[in-house]
Amino acid sequence: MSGTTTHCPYCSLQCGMVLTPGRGGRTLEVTPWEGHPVSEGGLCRKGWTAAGLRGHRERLTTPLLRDRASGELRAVSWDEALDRVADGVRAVQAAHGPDGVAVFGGGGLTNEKAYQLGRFARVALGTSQVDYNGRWCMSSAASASNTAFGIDRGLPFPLADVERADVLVLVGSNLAETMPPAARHLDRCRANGGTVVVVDPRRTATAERADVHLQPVPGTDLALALGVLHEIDARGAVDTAYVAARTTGWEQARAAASGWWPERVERVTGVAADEVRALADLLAGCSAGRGSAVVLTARGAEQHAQGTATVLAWIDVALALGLPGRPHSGYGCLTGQGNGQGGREHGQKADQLPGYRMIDDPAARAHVAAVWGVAPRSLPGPGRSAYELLEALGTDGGPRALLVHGSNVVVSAPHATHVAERLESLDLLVVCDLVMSETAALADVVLPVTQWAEEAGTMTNLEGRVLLRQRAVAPPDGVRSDLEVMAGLAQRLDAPGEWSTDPAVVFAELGRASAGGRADYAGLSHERIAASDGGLFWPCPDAGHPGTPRLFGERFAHPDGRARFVVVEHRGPAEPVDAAYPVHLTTGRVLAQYQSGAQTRRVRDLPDTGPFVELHPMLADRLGAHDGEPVVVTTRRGELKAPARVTSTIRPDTVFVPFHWVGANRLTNDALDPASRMPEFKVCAAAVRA
Ligand SMILES: Nc1nc2c(c(=O)[nH]1)N[C@H]1C(S)=C(S)[C@@H](COP(=O)(O)OP(=O)(O)OC[C@H]3O[C@@H](n4cnc5c(=O)[nH]c(N)nc54)[C@H](O)[C@@H]3O)O[C@H]1N2
Ligand SMILES: Nc1nc2c(c(=O)[nH]1)N[C@H]1C(S)=C(S)[C@@H](COP(=O)(O)OP(=O)(O)OC[C@H]3O[C@@H](n4cnc5c(=O)[nH]c(N)nc54)[C@H](O)[C@@H]3O)O[C@H]1N2
Ligand code: SF4
Ligand SMILES: [Mo]
Repeated sequence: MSGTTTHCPYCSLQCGMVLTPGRGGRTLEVTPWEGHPVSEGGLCRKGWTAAGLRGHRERLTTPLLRDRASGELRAVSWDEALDRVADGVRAVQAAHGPDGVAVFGGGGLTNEKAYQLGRFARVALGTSQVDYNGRWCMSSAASASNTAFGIDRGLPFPLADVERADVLVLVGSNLAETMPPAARHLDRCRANGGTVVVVDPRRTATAERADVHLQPVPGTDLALALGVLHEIDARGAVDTAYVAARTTGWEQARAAASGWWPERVERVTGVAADEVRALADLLAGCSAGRGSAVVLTARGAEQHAQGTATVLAWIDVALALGLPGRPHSGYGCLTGQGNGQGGREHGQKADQLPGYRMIDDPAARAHVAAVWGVAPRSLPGPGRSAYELLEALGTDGGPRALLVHGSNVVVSAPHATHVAERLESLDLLVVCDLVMSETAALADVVLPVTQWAEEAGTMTNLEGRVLLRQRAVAPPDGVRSDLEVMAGLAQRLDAPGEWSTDPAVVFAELGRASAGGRADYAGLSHERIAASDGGLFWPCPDAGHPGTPRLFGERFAHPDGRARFVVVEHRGPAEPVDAAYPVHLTTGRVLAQYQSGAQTRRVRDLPDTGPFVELHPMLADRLGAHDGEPVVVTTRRGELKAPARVTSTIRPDTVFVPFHWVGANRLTNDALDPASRMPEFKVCAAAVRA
């Protein structure tokens, strides 16, 4: 194979690709990596066009500093920019203490960068105030998995295992648009005789590929899961031997579900009682190893103020059937960002240290401090979660300076107008990015960084498979990697220890820091991953260990080896619809755009439609709205005017707006899940007018 093998810069499927530089390295040809174990030679449109930012005229290639007099950003040298950041950091620290400076990371960063960012925050800045955009991604599934299983790895089995499931239930995933090459697993599952069920308020491209589509009111999946559990129990289909041998808490969970008969579920969810019974029948047939079944959740089920409880309710269903740990069976979360999994394991999260260790655990602090060559007591404690951090910026007792690596919060945070106000109130905002994102445009200092093809690093995909990103081309002149930015600042701030800019060296240190932790990478190295057949699964505690594709076969990760049933209660959305705001608003993605759109809106070959409002013909009739003509969506937080897309694929009581453009998040609710601190992106009350 000529060219360099690597993986896509975007989503957590991490499709394999081969990059071949053209004329003098200015252009870059993307071809699929044939025979890659995850993507099998597949790529979606975003992957095919990923090189569109190479040599793009909007690519940042020089540091920029906001001129105090004119208020404009002007080009400066790296030394001047980094000096300014270090001076600003010291000034804020002197006036407000170490927690006056905050750091915001991203799930798109490599493991090396995510690890180094957590270390940089704790050791170079001494701040507890570090968190990242993964809080808005799969944190509810993470907190549920930790509670139920004692460990959080998105999928505890390779994705291809679902092809052999007799029943595959997708709750709130539109994988045909969000991970298109993975949709082949649904087709193969059906071809093998399996039944695919999709739960989504919209009849999506994914629902079109399923056998069964349940279309609940947004924010009611928890009630649906309780109803299914109740019906499985009523059929006597609970795997009592498994429940007795491998779990605790069943009787309490059973009692909590007992009030959820199908007609009550129908009243709350809008899913017909017979459809609830039919799903219970399907799943009951797979109980106790009589068949195989997989339940997968994604953001539709998770991005709610009750997201953790909702995932726990589906895990209760899976445990009652005896699925986790059985072949081609279990519960899994489809993570989202390229390194959504690894990004949450190595310390950029407010409550964590590398290896998925908890920052308030004395043994964890001692281990990591030893690797970092600092005293355990010098490490700060837990900080604020992502949204709480942004909300505290510039307030009394909140941070006065913020360094952003890999997130465009002005577009992607809930209640985004409020977040922009908080950013503008800072003494110092530093943004590292490839392009002038909406967030970078507010910064005092903008630092231009390398992108995926220009650097090496590892990414951990949705299966917990650690993959290697190899450097295919040299970065443009004037651009540095995030590791180089951190090293330059650490040196200026007199931080103790070595601050390597070599990803392989940083990864080796990450391995030592993670050793013995839940996400143990100690046995992995760049060389070993390069020599493997498309990556290795963690935990991988030593160099002779083959990695762990499947978890839970023998035991769960709690000290007693048992999984936990958890009692959950349906409360519904934080902001219910009412007379003034009678419509449910939900938000999400379209195939051709990625996240805040900072990257994909600039790729010429991807359609940049701007936001739109998907609504049902019955609602459109009532409002006098017409396809293609503007409608106005209002919530208690803001307003968006965008063209209507009239379609019968959505519930008549619900509208959908994609969040890839400024707008959707002016509307969304910042109510947070109490355990995961996930904002309720997926439902709030709205009014719509033509
Ligand atoms: N094209 C594209 N692909 C992506 C991304 C992207 O931005 N663009 N981002 C990546 C990332 S970071 C992530 S996290 C994943 C997300 O992947 P998904 O979770 O598949 O994507 P979403 O569109 O956010 O939400 C999925 C579905 O949830 C439905 N939904 C809304 N409310 C509810 C509800 O209350 N209950 C249920 N059951 N469903 C509901 C929506 O109608 C939507 O179809 O995608 C990854 N892949
Ligand atoms: N309404 C609504 N809002 C949502 C969601 C939703 O479903 N609905 N989904 C949420 C979810 S799941 C997610 S994951 C978030 C994502 O939202 P964001 O955190 O805004 O994600 P991106 O748009 O990927 O932003 C990444 C930024 O980092 C830059 N970048 C890329 N690579 C690097 C790098 O290596 N280093 C540095 N320094 N910068 C880099 C990119 O150019 C881009 O500006 O949005 C959340 N917001
Ligand atoms: S599915 Fe995800 S990883 Fe694969 S090409 Fe598309 S964006 Fe890239
Ligand atoms: Mo995400």
